[in-house]
Amino acid sequence: MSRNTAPDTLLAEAIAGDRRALAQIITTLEDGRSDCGGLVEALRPHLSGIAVIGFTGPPGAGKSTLVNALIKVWRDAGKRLAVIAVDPSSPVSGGALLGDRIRMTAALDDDGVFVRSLASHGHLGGLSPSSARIIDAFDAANYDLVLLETVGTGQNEVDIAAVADIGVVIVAPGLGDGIQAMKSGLLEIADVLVVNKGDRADARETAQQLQAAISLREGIGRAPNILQTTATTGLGVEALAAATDELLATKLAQTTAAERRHQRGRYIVERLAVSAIQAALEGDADYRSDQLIEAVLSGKCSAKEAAIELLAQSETSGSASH
Ligand SMILES: Nc1nc2c(ncn2[C@@H]2O[C@H](COP(=O)(O)OP(=O)(O)OP(=O)(O)O)[C@@H](O)[C@H]2O)c(=O)[nH]1
Ligand SMILES: [Mg+2]
Repeated sequence: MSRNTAPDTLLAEAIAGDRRALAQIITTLEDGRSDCGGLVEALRPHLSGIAVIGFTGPPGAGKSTLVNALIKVWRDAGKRLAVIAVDPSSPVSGGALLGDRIRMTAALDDDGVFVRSLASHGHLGGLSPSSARIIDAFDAANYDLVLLETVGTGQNEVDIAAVADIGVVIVAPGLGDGIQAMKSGLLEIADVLVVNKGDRADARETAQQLQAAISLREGIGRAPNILQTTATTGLGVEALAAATDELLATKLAQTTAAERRHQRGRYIVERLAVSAIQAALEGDADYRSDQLIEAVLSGKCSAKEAAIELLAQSETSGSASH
């Protein structure tokens, strides 16, 4: 596959099932340039409103194992699935990603499953802003569902909520995970809350604690379903797939494909603005950020003007092109 293949040709190959062409499209989109050599435009006529399910939760809760188990259920139902696993950039998590790859090998021989790891970009961690465009690529290449896995650590939950149509939050039994989930705001983005590792003795207790915590918060938002699974044996996985299917059907009936896509586009812009300004403030010498801060403090310009100036500077430096 040549780097110079015309976008329409490349896309036609991906639509015909050429996985290498699709991989190349995703790599190009990941670069984050404005039109990605015509690729963004080429995708547009082929979009039909793919659905995105986000999976997040504390490290080691069993997200990848559960996603893998769900893949089997949805493949049996005839769905074509794209999996985006966000590669946490910290060295500590490097091993976990390797683990993801190993656990997902079952899917590698199946033409109806495409697994892609994305590096987390930018200064806030979490999803690459280009993930919204990559979702378009999966849509054009006739996948039915995107399963998006990220580790839930603050910013990532916000990302998942912006990009996914529904959010599945996965915790493992034990007070630690449950409390972490409540504190970190994971519950806020959960349409479904899963207590995985149901084979552990304390699973039921954790589910009850979460249920109690949720009922205390009634009125704040709609309460998520709480389900229990054992990803390693498949117990509860079909029920989770059914619950997710139902929620997704409701969401798809309430929103148009254009609205859902717009929401993802909004994420690209918002995320880039925040990370560009943050990058500027983190002290790149080119940005003049110190002078701008002093200018705000001494009343020479408003904070808003300083922020706009920082954005303009980051544009010329090109450091925020992802
Ligand atoms: N006992 C038990 N172990 C499980 C279950 N599900 C997953 N595990 C194990 O928990 C460990 C972590 O599973 P992963 O699927 O990698 O968890 P993860 O949430 O994707 O982890 P990160 O991506 O690193 O955050 C692995 O050793 C799994 O085999 C389960 O239902 N029961
Ligand atoms: Mg994982």
